[in-house]
Amino acid sequence: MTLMKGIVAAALVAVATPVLAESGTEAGATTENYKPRFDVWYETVLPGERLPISLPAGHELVIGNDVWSPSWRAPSEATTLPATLRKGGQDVAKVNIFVMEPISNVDAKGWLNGYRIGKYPKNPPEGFIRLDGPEDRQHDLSPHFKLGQFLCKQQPDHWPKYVIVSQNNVRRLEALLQSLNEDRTTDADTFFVMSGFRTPFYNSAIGSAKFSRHMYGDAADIYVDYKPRNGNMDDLNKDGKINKADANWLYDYAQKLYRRRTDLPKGGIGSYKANAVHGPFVHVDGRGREARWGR
Ligand SMILES: [Ca+2]
Ligand SMILES: [Ca+2]
Repeated sequence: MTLMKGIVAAALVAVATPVLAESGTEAGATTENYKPRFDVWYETVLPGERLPISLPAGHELVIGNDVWSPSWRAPSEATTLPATLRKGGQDVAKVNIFVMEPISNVDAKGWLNGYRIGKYPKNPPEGFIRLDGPEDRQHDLSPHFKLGQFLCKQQPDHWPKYVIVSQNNVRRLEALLQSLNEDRTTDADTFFVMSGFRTPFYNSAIGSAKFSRHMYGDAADIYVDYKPRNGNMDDLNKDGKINKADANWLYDYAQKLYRRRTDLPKGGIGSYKANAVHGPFVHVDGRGREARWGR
């Protein structure tokens, strides 16, 4: 799907009616008349749990070989179930349903099937999306973001890997990308995500903030890398140079956009200059209150 078609479709779907609770599995909260946020979307559920939704009249959710009903329960093992929301025989949305590996499977030393999670200093998540091999990186989260973009940089050759990506994180990134495209700043079809999820082990190893939102999949360090696609930030402020001013330009743009988008939870924005190992980038997160730095 082209970016603009995706955006138009996404905008149509995003005018939405209530959606599933962001955690996907919040006890007690059933989402009436479920609609995905975008025409490509995802949900998470723990093994053996129900999806707390009801479907609008005339819709069906086809999950693998099953048709969803209120008594549907996720399988007992972590896996990915591609699902299609249909109305009157037409596909309305593609939804990946990630059956998570529960955090209770992490052993006493902080390992999960050979992948080092570490220990959460507080508020451990309920589980992790599991990737069994490199091909699982291609699973779609939304029209312009894939699961593999958010992986922690540790243990590159080890599988399975585990990741958390919050729906609000993806919504923030989609909103920013869509707005930049509408404003003709870029034709980029995604952001380069320099850092998405970090396990507590990795977060601690790189000396990051103790309660970093990266550990909850609710933060992303990003830049626009489209013209040229060379692993570095593009010249967003069009001054012929690639430097901190381009990160600042994206920071200012994100700040204005997120102030308007009151439907997105408040969060942090930070601007960073290049160093020996990376170019300029911007951090965005959903910590629940405004935080600003680096500008
Ligand atoms: Ca570039
Ligand atoms: Ca520039």
